[in-house]
Amino acid sequence: MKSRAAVAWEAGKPLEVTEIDVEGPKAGEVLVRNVATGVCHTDAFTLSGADPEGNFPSVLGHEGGAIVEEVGKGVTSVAPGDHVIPLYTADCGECKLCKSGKTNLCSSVRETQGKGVMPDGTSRFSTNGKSLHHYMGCSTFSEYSVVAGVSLAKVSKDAPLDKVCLLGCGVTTGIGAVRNTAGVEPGSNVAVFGLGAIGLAAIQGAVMAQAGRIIAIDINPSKFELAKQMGATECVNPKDYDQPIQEVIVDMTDGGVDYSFECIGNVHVMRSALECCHKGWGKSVVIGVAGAGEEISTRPFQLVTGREWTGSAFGGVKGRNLNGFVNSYMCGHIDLDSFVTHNMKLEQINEAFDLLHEGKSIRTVIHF
Ligand code: NAD
Ligand code: AHE
Ligand code: ZN
Repeated sequence: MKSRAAVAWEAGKPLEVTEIDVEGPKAGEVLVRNVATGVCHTDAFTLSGADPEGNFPSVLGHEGGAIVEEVGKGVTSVAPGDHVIPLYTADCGECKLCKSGKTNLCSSVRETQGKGVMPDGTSRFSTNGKSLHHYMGCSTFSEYSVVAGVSLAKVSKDAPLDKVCLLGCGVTTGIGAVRNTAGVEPGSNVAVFGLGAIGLAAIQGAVMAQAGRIIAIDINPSKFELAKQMGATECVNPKDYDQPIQEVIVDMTDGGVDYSFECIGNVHVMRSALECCHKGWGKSVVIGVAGAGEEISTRPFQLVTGREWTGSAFGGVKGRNLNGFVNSYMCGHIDLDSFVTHNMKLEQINEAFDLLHEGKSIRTVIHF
């Protein structure tokens, strides 16, 4: 079938909105119609060429809200007409990682996903006979996409797909990192570095966890208003200080915060986020994605003296639990609407990337 899609032909170049060919689903696969998709910083990261798993040409996008069109042989978890959120962290329930009960990372389709192909090693996308890669198992920048059956969360039909698409990545990641990865307790002090969708969602998660002080940090002060609306108790711009930001936070908090979250993808800030944690128990969670070849460093003494450094993918959330987040949105416990700063058509998708780079958007939702 034909589908409108935004194609990433090569790193660092704008996407081309064009018509592509989409093959029907093979066994274990599902054809979905994307109704809406968010544009996440990770899409921009991969398009930049910094992602070691970046494949070109490809159809990017991984924050979608979709409707099932057709299921391939053997798929019983969803049926045509079901509303779904594609998952870049699949949930097969049967692999070693799923069975461990210790992680949300599923290995069932991860290897082929990283190569930009379906589990059988081939692509369902092409244009003029040239094959296009899939992306993160989702490729939500195409009206029609084919995903593995294990990479879909069935969600309530009452939920607006142009809002709950943000639960396909950004908002779930931030809330989940606070709740699942860090386990923030009531009264604890939290620092959030980077106030895009991920950082703002981490603030929302911290409020839900009844954190005490929630310190929001960004070099773009235009982000502070929404951070306060989400529940930040203080906003700090590192550019206002001569000292390293970790020293500023340590001074503000009588020795450091209990939990910190890096929501930028900057390895130097990851170090600051660790080092602003309290001696003996402070825990820092890396959420931001850093480019190929980049590494983190700190004095091992930071760890010897009891700080913990960990990371979080999709907020540690299992895909099969995603409808719980959808229900929380529907009953007003999770705010998604405030994240949607812009709504656009697919044809405008490059503007959405520009706004993200300029720090002028939190999430642009693309409507097909
Ligand atoms: P975004 O671009 O909307 O937000 C990033 C924010 O960081 C911006 O407000 C920017 O001003 C701020 N910033 C930049 N440099 C800074 C610095 N030196 N100090 C303080 N603030 C700084 O991005 P986003 O969509 O919110 O994504 C954030 C990061 O999280 C990206 O790296 C993205 O790839 C990653 N991510 C990870 C996961 C995961 O599961 N681990 C999921 C989604 C996104
Ligand atoms: N492909 C990159 C890593 C990218 C990465 O870390 N992705 C995050 C999700 S970002 C969503 O916006 C993640 O969950 N990773 C776990 C996984 O299994 O991909 C690289 O460095 O190779
Ligand atoms: Zn994302």
